Amino acid sequence: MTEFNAGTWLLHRHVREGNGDRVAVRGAATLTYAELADLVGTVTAGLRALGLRRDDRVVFVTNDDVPMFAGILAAFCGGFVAVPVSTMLGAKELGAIIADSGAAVVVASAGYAPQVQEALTLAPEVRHLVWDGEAPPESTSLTWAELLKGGDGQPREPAVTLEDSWALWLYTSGTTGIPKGAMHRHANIRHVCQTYGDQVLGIGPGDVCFSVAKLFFAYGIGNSMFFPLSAGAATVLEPRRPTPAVTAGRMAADQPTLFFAVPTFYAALLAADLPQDTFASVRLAASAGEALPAPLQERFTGRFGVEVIDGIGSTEALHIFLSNRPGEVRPGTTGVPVPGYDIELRDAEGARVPDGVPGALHVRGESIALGYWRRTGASRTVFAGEWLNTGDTYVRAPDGYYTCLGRSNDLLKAGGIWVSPAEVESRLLEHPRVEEAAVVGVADEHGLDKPVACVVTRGDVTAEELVQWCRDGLAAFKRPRQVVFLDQLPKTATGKIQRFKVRELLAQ
Ligand code: 3SK
Repeated sequence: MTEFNAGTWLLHRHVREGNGDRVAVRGAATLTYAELADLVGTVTAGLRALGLRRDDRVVFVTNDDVPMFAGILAAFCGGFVAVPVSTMLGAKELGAIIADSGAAVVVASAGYAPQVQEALTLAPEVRHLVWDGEAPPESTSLTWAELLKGGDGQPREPAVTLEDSWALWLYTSGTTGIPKGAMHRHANIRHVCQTYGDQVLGIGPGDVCFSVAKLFFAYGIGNSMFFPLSAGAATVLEPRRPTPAVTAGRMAADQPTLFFAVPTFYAALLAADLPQDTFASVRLAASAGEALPAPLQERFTGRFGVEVIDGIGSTEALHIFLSNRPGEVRPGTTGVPVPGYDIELRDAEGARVPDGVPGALHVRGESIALGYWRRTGASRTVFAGEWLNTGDTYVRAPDGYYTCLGRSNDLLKAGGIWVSPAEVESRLLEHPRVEEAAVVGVADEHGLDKPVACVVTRGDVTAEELVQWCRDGLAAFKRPRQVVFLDQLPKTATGKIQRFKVRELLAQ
């Protein structure tokens, strides 16, 4: 068993090597590596003062800002488990995740107070709530400043952890049930840095990273924390909701050299009226989350003069394991395996398929999660020995390039985030006027899937009312972008809705 702490490796290593005066964080605030290490020591001490013990979970419902960044690193350093959670979730789903994680402490940005306070009624094990920002008046919780002060007299030094100790749990959605917590070790974090970070991005100390994908995503935490810190580079933190205008402002102010986004955001950037030199400082852009359609990639490069490398990763693999390479981009493909990962395409019986034949994408590598927390059944299906079954169908060309053909199940992605059709359908079915519902992904004008609902209704109800109904009951990104009214839905003899036929109907 080898000692290793991801927090020390990402942060204190640079200070020890005499690089403490390099800038680590920009954007929301500027901090050198030495200043960040000092703050992380203070937060570690503050968490210890709350009585946290080894492997206790700390949930973050926070905007990308210094408290979140330092808090996650402090969790690693303290030997606790950081659990960054999506800020886009409603109270019910948030509460279910917090309760499932068994978290002892929740750190939340004050702007999310309504959903966090309601969520905590479902998670009685939480002992402390720390507000980043102005705390709601009725709250008996701590402020960020009180957390920092409370650690006076506590040890600030990193704990001794092992390569195999838990560091990070990331929740990911499935077709049914509440999201599952993929459990990552300290060593997984080092592996993604030494593979995609070093060998695909070629990241170095002179780089400045800016990720539109937030820190609570596996994609975002790799882009904004793991890769830049592993290389002694700088990261740009942007707490606001990402829009093309916010992005353009950050580009002008911080001059990033590496830019990360999802295909839907690349489409939004192209649709916005941004100056041609907006991305002039960027040496390489990366895309993941869903397949980047070739025309979108070509238009972005044509308009802004920046190469975009498309790749695919997963929350269970922690980051990207299949990717195009700078200078060797093949638009419309997901590229070739990242060094440090093996890829296999398999048929329904588990046998490898030859080139040109679609198969289920499996990946093996040192950053694969240990399993899902308290989900033995799902873990046994998805984690097959050393291999991870990603649930995507791919095909490999004889020259070794892989192309995505879609999901092997009914899950779809909207803006790079998983959406379970079953969850949206069940919300629609709660509406008194909806008799039947089927939700499928339909490609928009950029070739990016968006959720579309087909419904059979009784009585009068408009598409706008149903979309609002979904907005009220679900995270907004899960709402259907279009509602189609049908007399009946295509079904099997046993009454199961045939989603592939619904897709065919919509394609006509
Ligand atoms: O969806 C992806 O492609 C992805 C990439 C990096 C990390 C996590 C994910 C889900």
